[in-house]
Amino acid sequence: MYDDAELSRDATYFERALGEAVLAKAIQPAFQPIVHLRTGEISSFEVLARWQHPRLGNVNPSLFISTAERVGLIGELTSQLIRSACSSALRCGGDFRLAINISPFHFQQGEMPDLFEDAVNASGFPLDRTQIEITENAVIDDAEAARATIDLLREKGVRIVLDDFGTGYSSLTRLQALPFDKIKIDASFVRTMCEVRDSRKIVSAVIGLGHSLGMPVVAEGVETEAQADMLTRLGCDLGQGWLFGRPVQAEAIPALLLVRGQKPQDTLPEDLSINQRLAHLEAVYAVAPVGLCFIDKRLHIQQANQRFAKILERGFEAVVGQPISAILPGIADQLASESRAPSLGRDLLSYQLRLSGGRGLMEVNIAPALDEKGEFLGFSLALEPKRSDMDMLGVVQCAT
Ligand code: G
Ligand code: G
Ligand code: MN
Repeated sequence: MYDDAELSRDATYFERALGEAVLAKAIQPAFQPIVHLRTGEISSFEVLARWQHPRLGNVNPSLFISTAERVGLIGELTSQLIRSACSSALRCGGDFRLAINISPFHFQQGEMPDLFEDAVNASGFPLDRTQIEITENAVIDDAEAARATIDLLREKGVRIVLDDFGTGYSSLTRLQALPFDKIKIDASFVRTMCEVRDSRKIVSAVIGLGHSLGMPVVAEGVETEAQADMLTRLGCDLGQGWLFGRPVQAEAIPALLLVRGQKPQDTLPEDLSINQRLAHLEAVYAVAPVGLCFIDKRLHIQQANQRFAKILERGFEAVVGQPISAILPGIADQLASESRAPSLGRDLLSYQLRLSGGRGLMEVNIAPALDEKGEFLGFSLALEPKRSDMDMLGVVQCAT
């Protein structure tokens, strides 16, 4: 019914229409379920603004949100959406959370936390059942101020979710410094993760990152069973997307709760299975400049990166699944005695190996791998060509 070019030509018409829509409270919330990937139970609903205009049709939220920011209507529009969404949600019963998007510009305004709290309170919906979704852009300009806002909201029980993660420019330092409750992997990575290895690596790395910082991870834009399966295998906690449900009107919420069940509590990341660890290891270190492998308790190589095989001048298939004694015989005995009585508190075991055939000196670092409960799982091994042959201490001759 309209295109963006037409709208920019007719910006005044659009701004006036938006002003009228805000006045008439014509922009209304839709609700999209966010589910626990393992069980399908509903954790929360994301509130998505919907504007159906008689001449413009369905207007894209990105367009009217940015216009609302520009013309100073974002505060009023957001408050309206919150009041409407919270009152409808309250009538649905249940104890799911509501996730509300706050635009970066709005987030940075000092009055936002009060406006947010007032709007939620006006509906009678409990503040501690709300969460705010913000993108990296909201915290990039002034990290101190962002921190203060986040702390203030969290003290009131509001959860903070980092939205669209992977598309912005925030450094890991910033992510670590801000107390987010969850991170959401951007849909663009999820969409291509089954076909594009790089997307899969990013998805896996973000899950690992979130978990290592103690945060559950949400994947958005999940459209297929294959994506959901892969995400579950990678240990992702929550999912959102057409596979689990499109955005719906509030009236449809009770039936969804009935069919799927609900579980508002987050399960904090715990106990990764060994396969999840390996998937992370593989994804994150696929391009690492060192050879890496994981050796299980039976002293077989469970997983390795390409570099590991390359350093040993073997095919990948000729490495994975093999006993370590067939690959690096020089250290097999040490590992065998170590695995019988793993010295779990101990630091890395370091060896230097000279590979046969003039392939030079290698530095080998081995660490016992433990699960969260301290149970011994095997060893991770890093293999790196040594630059200098000067340090010959403790060289083990190793014929491979
Ligand atoms: O609703 P989708 O269906 O098309 O939304 C497009 C974009 O607009 C998404 O990035 C979404 O986060 C954003 N969006 C939707 N509703 C709101 C809202 O109420 N406030 C803000 N700030 N962004 C919203
Ligand atoms: O940026 P944000 O996460 O807030 O964006 C949510 C947007 O993603 C909304 O526009 C919503 O309509 C859209 N969306 C939700 N699930 C899916 C999905 O499975 N596929 C696609 N293509 N879009 C989705
Ligand atoms: Mn969002």
